[in-house]
Amino acid sequence: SDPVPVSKVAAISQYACQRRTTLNNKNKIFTDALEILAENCEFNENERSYVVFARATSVLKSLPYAISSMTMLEGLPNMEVQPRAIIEEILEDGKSSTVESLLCDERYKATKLFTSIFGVGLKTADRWYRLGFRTLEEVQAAKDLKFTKMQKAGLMYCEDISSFVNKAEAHAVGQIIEKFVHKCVPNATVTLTGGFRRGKEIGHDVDFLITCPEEGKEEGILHKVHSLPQGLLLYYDIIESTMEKNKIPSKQYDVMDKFQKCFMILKLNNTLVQNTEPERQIESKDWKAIRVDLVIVPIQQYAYALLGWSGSRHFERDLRRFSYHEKRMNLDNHVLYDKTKKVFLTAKTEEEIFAHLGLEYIEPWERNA
Ligand code: DCP
Ligand code: MG
Repeated sequence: SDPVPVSKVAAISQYACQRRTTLNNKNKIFTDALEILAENCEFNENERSYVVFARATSVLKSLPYAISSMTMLEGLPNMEVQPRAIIEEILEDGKSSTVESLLCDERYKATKLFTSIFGVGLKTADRWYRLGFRTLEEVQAAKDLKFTKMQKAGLMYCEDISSFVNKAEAHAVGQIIEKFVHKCVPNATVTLTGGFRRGKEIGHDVDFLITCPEEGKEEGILHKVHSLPQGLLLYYDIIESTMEKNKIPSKQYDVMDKFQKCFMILKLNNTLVQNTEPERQIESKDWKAIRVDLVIVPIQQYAYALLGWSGSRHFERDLRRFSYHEKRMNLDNHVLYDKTKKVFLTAKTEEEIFAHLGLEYIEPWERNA
């Protein structure tokens, strides 16, 4: 007989920030399918449907048991008609025909391929698609296409970048970054964030936050990146800070933050990576291009930046939604603003931010929502 669903024991919250979601996903067969549909909604800029698929996916990821019948969905939040239909298809056939046909769809395939290139967003992907391009070879051979500096680098290293970064590589990159940062400011700290902080084995890039105990000292660091060892820096782009003091965060959920940052591509030598299989070293070149993001954060905003950059994207989205709708507070990667008391709430740690929001603390590895 089926185990008693947890939903019958204690209600599962509609908010990802009130659930513990580890990487031990018992419903991968459903969430893989639903994520493809959510992604396609993003490609079509269909925000409403994106949210419907993303929320259902996230609830399923948090369950400590596998769904094996439609009745097990009873009492679960965020299970709208569209995701339910997909789950039902999979329960009956082991796969979803909707997803199968989407995976063969020309536009979906091209958009997925093009947006996987560093520097290529939906606009560019759509333009290339409408020009009739379907493969990267066609794009690269095109006579009168203009590429940004970022796209040129993205295309040049697309094989390495699309092959994912593993933990050992992320660790090796971390050591390079730390060495560089400490040469600039000896007591600055470098923290690995993003998916790797959540315990993921692979990622599409490596994300680091950099801060200094004395405010202001962090400001010059990025402008010294060219002093990284010769040949290491394959590409970089520094985005200057657009910080405004005492700015009340907007209610938008997906806003980019205002920190100074550097998007780069590093040339990682295989000998710096522990446990690289010897075959891989012999078979081709002895280095790999890796996407790295560095974010410079003033110490007062560090806890908010850390929470914001640790993800997952859906966890972040629901944190902001929860703050806004349940607490009348606006949260972003810099501050938390209490609209009732009309005050900014300061925090030194992530724990303090959860406490401000009246939330139980959720560890980074439980934020894989
Ligand atoms: N982030 C966000 N909103 C965005 C972009 C990023 O909230 N529009 C946050 C959540 C992400 C984190 O920043 O987890 C890092 O962004 P990445 O795109 O690098 O995502 P991950 O590190 O989680 O995944 P990946 O393994 O693909 O790098
Ligand atoms: Mg990342």
